[in-house]
Amino acid sequence: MKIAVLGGDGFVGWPTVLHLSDLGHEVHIIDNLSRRWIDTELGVQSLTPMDSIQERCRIWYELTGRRLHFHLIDIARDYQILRQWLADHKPDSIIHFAEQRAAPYSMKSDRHKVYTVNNNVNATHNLLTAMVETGIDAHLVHLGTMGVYGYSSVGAAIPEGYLDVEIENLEGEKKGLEVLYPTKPGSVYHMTKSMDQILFQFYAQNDGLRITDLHQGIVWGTHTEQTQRHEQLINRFDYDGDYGTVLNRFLIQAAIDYPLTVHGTGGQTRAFIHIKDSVKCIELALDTPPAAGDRVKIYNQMTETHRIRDLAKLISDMTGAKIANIANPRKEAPENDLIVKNDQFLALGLEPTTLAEGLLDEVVEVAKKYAHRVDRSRVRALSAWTKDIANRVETDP
Ligand code: NAD
Ligand code: USQ
Repeated sequence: MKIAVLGGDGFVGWPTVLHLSDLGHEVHIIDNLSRRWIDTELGVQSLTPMDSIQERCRIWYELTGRRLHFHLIDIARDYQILRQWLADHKPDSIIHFAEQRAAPYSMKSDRHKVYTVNNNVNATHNLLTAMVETGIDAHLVHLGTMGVYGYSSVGAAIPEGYLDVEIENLEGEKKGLEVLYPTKPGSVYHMTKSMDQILFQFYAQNDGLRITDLHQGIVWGTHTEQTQRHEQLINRFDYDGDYGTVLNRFLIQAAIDYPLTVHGTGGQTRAFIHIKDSVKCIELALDTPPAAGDRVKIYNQMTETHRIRDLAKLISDMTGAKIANIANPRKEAPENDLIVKNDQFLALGLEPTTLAEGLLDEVVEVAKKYAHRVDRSRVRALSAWTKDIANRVETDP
């Protein structure tokens, strides 16, 4: 297949590009490199030393003889260029990673909120309308998030996208209705992903676009089989307070002898998936597209759920790191349960990498190896969800 990977320079995008190229597909990376600019804005860098996208592509070609094609396009701002690119290249599949994906970054200031909404909503809508306008028959696979649902539990499993409800009509008869599972986003970033869902629903129903939306949990880990083939193919690893996700942050905190920053009591339960499984799930989703006219196909792309304080304890027991319960900069439930259905990927043959298998490798191979590159002053998460919380976070010792 000819596959366009939008956001192919990012943390999940890059290993996906290599995996698909390794399978023999013709892969085109479209990226505006905004993530690299945001590193510059924040004064941080990936824990792992990342080469330019052009250099990464060159190394892959030298190793495998397979070409990766890079196109510098801002899909949120350069609508005409995106449309022309799709008309010229007519990809069979499009994978859409190209959004601002950090919840803390999206809550830093009004400017960051505006940027995140403009970037993410325009990126998705531009892509959908360009697909209709050019008439290409590509399968669109989007990376969504488990976080669109919020984390208030009623003790029932979160289904894969849809919920059957019963409502009473004016005649008093009970009628069945299938609805998108209700969203309750907990950040501006998660809100944009909830908006994406409505855009997908509209374009699938109105124009027959074939769309798969992967509601992914928190991705942890760094390496995949392909990124390990050469030092210069290494994946990015974010550890800072805005982009670092919780488990990867705990790993690097343990490696630099920094107390594990548990927000509040750490009673938050979240869904997780290893980067290798994330890449595999995308391959499985590409292989099983919906038909034109089908509803959007939604998968829960996660393999395990864990409570944050249990993760901290696990890493502390493994490494001897101290745990610090700090004032939570976010507005979120202090404790929640989370049960998630992920039957579809298991049925397609996914064999999950568990924390128990992968964690020690990450500590030794990545966190300890690159610990010298960490700027300790950028580890603390300071982006507060409200002005009231900001006062509390700043006064926290
Ligand atoms: P990332 O920030 O590392 O990568 C996103 C890439 O998209 C970057 O290379 C960036 O430059 C590019 N991009 C952003 N806006 C663009 C635009 N307007 N035009 C062109 N390129 C643009 O993020 P990631 O961690 O790789 O996540 C990829 C996707 O998966 C995101 O949509 C995210 O919401 C979703 N996701 C990630 C996680 C996770 O834990 N990392 C979990 C669930 C879902
Ligand atoms: N947390 C801590 N300590 C930290 C960092 C985070 O206790 O040092 C807590 C947070 O308060 C939160 C939980 O850990 O309760 C998860 O935070 P996170 O930063 O790991 O994840 P999140 O902000 O939800 O976002 C990440 C990705 C995002 C993706 C989402 C999947 O950045 O792109 O959509 O995970 S999900 O969480 O399922 O929505």
